[in-house]
Amino acid sequence: MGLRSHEQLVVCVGVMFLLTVCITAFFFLPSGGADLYFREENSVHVRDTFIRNEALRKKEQEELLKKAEEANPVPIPKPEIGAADDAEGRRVFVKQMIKFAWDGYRKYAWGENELRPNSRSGHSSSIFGYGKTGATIIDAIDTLFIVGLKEEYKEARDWISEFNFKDLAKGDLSVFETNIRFTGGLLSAYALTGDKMFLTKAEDVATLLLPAFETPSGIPYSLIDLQTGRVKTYSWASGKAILSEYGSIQLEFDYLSNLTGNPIFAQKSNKIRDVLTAMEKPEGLYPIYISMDNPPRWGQHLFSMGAMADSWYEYLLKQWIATGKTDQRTKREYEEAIFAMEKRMLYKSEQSNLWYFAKLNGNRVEHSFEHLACFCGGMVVLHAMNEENATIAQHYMDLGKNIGHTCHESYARSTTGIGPESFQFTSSIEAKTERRQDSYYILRPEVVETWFYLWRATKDEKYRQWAWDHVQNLEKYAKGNAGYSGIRNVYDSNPEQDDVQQSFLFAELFKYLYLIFSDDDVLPLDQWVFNTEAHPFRIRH
Ligand code: DMJ
Repeated sequence: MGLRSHEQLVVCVGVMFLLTVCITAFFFLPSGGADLYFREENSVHVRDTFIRNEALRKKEQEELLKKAEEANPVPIPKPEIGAADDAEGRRVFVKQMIKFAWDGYRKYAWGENELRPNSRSGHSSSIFGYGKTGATIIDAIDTLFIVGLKEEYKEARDWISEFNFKDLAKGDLSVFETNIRFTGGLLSAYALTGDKMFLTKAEDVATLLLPAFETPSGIPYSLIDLQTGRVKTYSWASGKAILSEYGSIQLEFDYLSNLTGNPIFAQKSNKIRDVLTAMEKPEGLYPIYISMDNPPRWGQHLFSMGAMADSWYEYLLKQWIATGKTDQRTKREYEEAIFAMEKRMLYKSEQSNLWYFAKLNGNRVEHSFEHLACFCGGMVVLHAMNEENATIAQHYMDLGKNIGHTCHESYARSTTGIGPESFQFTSSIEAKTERRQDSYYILRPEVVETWFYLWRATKDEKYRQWAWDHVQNLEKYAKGNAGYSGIRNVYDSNPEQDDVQQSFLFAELFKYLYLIFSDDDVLPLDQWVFNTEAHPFRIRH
């Protein structure tokens, strides 16, 4: 049915009036509030609450930052200092690298898991599923705070305060990676700032992972889909769980229970520990694979200090330290494990006398050492720093120095001065690789991590120099258009970049580089312990 002309006029004027009111109202909204305003029914009420909360939150945040600055002994350096010829200048340089990498992420990939610095777009690896869960923001926030990038910290904090993992996560997530990066990152942000919001978020994330622990033995599944609740192991792992993954839950879960008073997390991680304590270990060693039955059975006898094993050993040591050295069972199990590995897997190369842990497949020895395994130099040095028995301490200090040296050789013997993913010891090569598939570098931190502990323990300037060399090589080979990238071949003088800025660049590599050029009272090692993603937790005394 058609409208008469005067009716059409009335409708037209009405529509125009409504439009004018809406547009005017839009301009009066607080910035960032528009979304919320239009989404809610009682818009006026919501808008007022929003403004109030916003003001309150800003005030709380200012207070927290002020407190952090007072408590934080790091002088906030002036970004314009260019001359990087002393520790302070180098620290500032690292801070500028962090800012550059962060700005790229912020501009081109905000809310995505990672940045493709050359394509200038988002990136996500399979460990995060296929949702956009802002892994870089959560992995980076403690580093932003520590180095005093205040605006960047505030922005990250704002994003996290709205973060709802359950809604954002899609597909199969790695339980281990979610724990060390998300739960760990949020816990450290809380430990550093005292801001309760981070603790609540850490508990939310960890709670979402709990269904993965519902197995006969309590050893968790590797993957979880939060939308469907489906849990599973990796298709290539024949239904088995992986040592580094189920063995690297303890620091976060125990700390979380301790901070929240909710015992469920510690119960889950203690159960895993109890199961492992009860198991017979072949020659004292821990195989990489384990079944999930009750009681579980070991899989193939594969042993390594690197991938799929590494942080299990790290967490034994650090759990002892995190509990103020009260957890003696953990200390004993750590010592027994490392002793067994020294006996069966520690080698010195023939020509250059380089120390490394080989891999074992049954009785077959593979003379290969991974970039990942280089973390163990730092681990044994940390043990030495905490050990009362002077002979044992000296022994592990020497081992740590030797591993630190070997890993440096893997860097020094490449064309770029950056070490490969894995290197071999044969009659013709030492600390190098001839395998194309092992020649890449993805911004991994483990070598610098070991130099950081060695610097703290020895004050030998060479560790700072090695770290500085790495900074310069990163600038030369890994700097992309809008951030830093991995490189495909460390033996290529003009290496192709892989176009991925890993989230652990912020959590680990940048943090260790910054700390190596800082004074020891920035995160002193008698008060802080780092999780395997380099997120600092407070030691309980
Ligand atoms: C990090 O996510 C953690 O250090 C983990 O334990 C293994 N490796 C990566 C970085 O190389």
